[in-house]
Amino acid sequence: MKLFNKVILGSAFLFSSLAGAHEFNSGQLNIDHPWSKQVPPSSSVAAAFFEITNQGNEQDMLIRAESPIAGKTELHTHIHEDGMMKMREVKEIAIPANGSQMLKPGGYHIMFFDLQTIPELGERFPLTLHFAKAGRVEVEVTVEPATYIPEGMKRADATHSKHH
Ligand SMILES: [Cu+2]
Repeated sequence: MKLFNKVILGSAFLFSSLAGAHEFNSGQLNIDHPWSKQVPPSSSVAAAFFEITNQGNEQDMLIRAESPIAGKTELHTHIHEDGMMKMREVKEIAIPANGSQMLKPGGYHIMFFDLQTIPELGERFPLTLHFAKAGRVEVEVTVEPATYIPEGMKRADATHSKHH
């Protein structure tokens, strides 16, 4: 039975690798390709990022997150203060009605402290998201190389550079 499970998991992983991106849906929310940057084995912290699209006519809020990989999980943002980039915990991350919110390096992110296991490159780990309206959503975070840039960020950068 154990072997059987392994084979199933193995082929599921292969299939999703070929497909590239992965996404999760709950009600009006779509969570696209949750990912994490590979961290060194000695690291005690890690972060997760993804794009949330809200197809509903009402704003929703990401209010809490948790993962078995971490002793503590917080919602964070980056702010510029005294010429430095600093991380700050936030109470909530808004997902506008008929809009989207991008969690990305240098911006909003999910922060893991007190790592219980170091997620390895190519692995996936569970992450539970709690939304004010959509409730609890279970996703899987893919561990990407440190150099990884998500499609959504490339798109945003391309749009941004047009303004200059
Ligand atoms: Cu952080």
